[in-house]
Amino acid sequence: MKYKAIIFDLDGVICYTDEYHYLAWKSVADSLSIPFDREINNRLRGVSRMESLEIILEKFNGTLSTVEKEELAAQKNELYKQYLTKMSTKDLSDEVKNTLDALRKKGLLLAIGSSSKNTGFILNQIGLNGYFDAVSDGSNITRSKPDPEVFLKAASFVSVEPEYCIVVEDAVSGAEAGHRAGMKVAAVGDASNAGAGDWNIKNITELVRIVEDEES
Ligand code: B16
Ligand code: MG
Repeated sequence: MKYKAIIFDLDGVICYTDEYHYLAWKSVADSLSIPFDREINNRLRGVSRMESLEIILEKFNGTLSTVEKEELAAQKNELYKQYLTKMSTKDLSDEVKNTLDALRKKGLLLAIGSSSKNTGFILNQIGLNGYFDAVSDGSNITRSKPDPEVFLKAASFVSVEPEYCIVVEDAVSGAEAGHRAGMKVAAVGDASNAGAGDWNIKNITELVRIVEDEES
């Protein structure tokens, strides 16, 4: 088989927490009377917590100290985590789980490459704690997507060279990160609509066909 590992982004690929990100950031923005809508929220996909705050503060009249910014980010995260407690195994679709199982059955290593520092908590909520061969997330990186660090670390955790990895991403910044890591990218959602992947797919189940087509 040509490919040896598939590295999945979490939010927007394995499960959907973007509405919770939106509601938590909206609450923080409202408290500062900063205009914030779903279009701005879309720009936060795959972007780290502090960088997300900087994007929101583009429309803030005034200046904030580093400590104040850290407090706002912490406030957002507390609200976000409260929403995450509502998640359960029902938030893992059959399509995603069956695709993961089918890929594993074919002998592929499966990893997570997410910007989120809440990755472990979310995987636990949806019943995938301990499922992946490796997890690279916001707690082991210093640079956010589109920097390739998170995917390069994931590949090194499963001991697979980048050229044998496929990244699955919903964010354009994440697709760029995958390419910069020297990997092929299967884009879904926003990234697929933007044509940012080597394969721009409508449904994650198409991954099985992609790896089968590439078998040699
Ligand atoms: P946290 P992904 C990303 O997850 C989200 O898309 C992005 O909106 C969020 O700001 C980022 O994680 C950091 O999340 O605040 O939980 O550390 O798409 O890379 O799985
Ligand atoms: Mg994502």
